[in-house]
Amino acid sequence: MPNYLLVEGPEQGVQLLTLNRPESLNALNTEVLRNLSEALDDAEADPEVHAVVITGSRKAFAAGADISEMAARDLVGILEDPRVVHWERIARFTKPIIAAVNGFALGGGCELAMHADILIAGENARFGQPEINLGIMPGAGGTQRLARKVGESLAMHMALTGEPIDARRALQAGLVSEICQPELTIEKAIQIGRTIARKAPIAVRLTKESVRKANDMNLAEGLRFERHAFTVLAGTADRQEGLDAFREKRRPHFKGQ
Ligand code: DAK
Repeated sequence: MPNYLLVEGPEQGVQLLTLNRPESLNALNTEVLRNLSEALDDAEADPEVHAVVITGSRKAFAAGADISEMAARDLVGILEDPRVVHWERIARFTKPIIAAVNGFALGGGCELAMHADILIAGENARFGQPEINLGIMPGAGGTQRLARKVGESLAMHMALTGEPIDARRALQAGLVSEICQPELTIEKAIQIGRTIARKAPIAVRLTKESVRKANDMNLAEGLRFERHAFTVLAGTADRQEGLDAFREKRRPHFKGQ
């Protein structure tokens, strides 16, 4: 089976996953998504991995679902689409994902970037949901996550016209947290991953889960979840270590316990 993913690390707690299907601008066929979801299975199980960076090439993060593969599927084929399982795997990954996006992040590529917890974009990045040009619509969060991230008006604009936005617009809209020169994007994402890797793992996990609840729950439910998660942390050795280290004016040594 072809392998369309380069896996590097973990180094200082960060695993780097690079989409590697340059001949089709990293179009996400089933195999690419399988490679990605299997790599995330491994990263989830590996205690040395504390954050994952997903990136593509300088020209394309990913130009969307593989259009040829999609064209070969009829209604039943779409209904039984094996890719759905892989998308769900990415969505339920419990460790932080940082996307380092250069070039095209279109359709499923934009949706993959939006599965990340933190999004760093090169100045050459283009985010778009062009499915409407193909007579279809987004199918992996391009109406739901996008609307939650950039607001309804811009999400409508992007999904109904198919027109992409550039990195600067994506920053203004809150889709990405930072932009930088394309050659620095991956390094920047790795640095962020390393910073996270030095924190207490259980606190990181619960923080990610809690921030994500902001999209799934109303404020009262979300605040209740946050309070429960905060309380759970009181039972961890790392909390004690963090508080002790502050008072003893030293760096904490977290153990994930
Ligand atoms: N699929 C397959 N091949 C692609 C591709 C794609 N999405 N995008 C590019 N390629 C291929 C091109 O066909 C070309 O191959 P050759 O002709 O050389 O063999 C090669 O990559 C280089 O592309 P171009 O020659 O077109 O390069 P340009 O620089 O001129 O243009 C471009 C770059 C990104 C503007 C252009 O390639 C383009 O418009 N690509 C299509 C973008 C697009 O429409 N993406 C949305 C696809 S639909 C779901 C989950 C997800 C989805 C749906 C359901 N479920 C779980 C239910 C997602 C759907 C989509 O993403």
